[in-house]
Amino acid sequence: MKLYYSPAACSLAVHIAAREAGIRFDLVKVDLLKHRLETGEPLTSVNRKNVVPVLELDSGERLTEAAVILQWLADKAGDRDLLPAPGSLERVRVQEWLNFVATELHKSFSPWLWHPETEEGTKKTVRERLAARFAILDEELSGRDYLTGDRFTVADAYAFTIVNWSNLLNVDLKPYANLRAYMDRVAARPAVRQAMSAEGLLKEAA
Ligand SMILES: N[C@@H](CCC(=O)N[C@@H](CS)C(=O)NCC(=O)O)C(=O)O
Repeated sequence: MKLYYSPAACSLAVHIAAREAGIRFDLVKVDLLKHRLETGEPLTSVNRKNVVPVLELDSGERLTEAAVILQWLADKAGDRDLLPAPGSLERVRVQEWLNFVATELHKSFSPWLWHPETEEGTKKTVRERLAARFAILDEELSGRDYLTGDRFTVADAYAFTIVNWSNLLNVDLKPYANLRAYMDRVAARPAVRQAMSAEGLLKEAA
């Protein structure tokens, strides 16, 4: 299996989930400024949508859309902590969070805050909307280790990856003590550290 990724992009969620699930894969780095693979080929050669993540299966088939790849990986590994059994309400709760992260968080940050050409007024509105959503996360995380309870799921891999952009884009997390504690908790997981290290996102001790 091959994961086409760009450091700290939403592909990090898939990277984390694959490590959590113990799935073996190779990494192919993508330059998102140039939309090129490390081999120099255009990103469109593996995904006509011109975005990461892309998961290439051993059969050569390719999967796109982070929230869907995450579910596929958890099912493939049969890891019912990462994603509960089909038909269960617990699974729908994880999917509820996946959809929230995809539509309310991911697609607020990206493209609006990531793109330098976004007008200041738009950025301000986006920041206000994100603050309202972070307040929801913060409340939901009161007394809970992870989004759906005491188990880390694929929704946590996705939420962590996207909320982590706050550090890169100066979005203030100070008002959200539960959310900050959650980010630290997820960051300390061995699989998360391994994924971040492999993407060059950790300051390693010399
Ligand atoms: N709908 C896609 C969106 C993926 C996406 O936005 N990827 C970003 C990185 S986080 C990207 O590749 N952006 C490059 C671009 O928009 O040019 C998904 O949910 O996986």
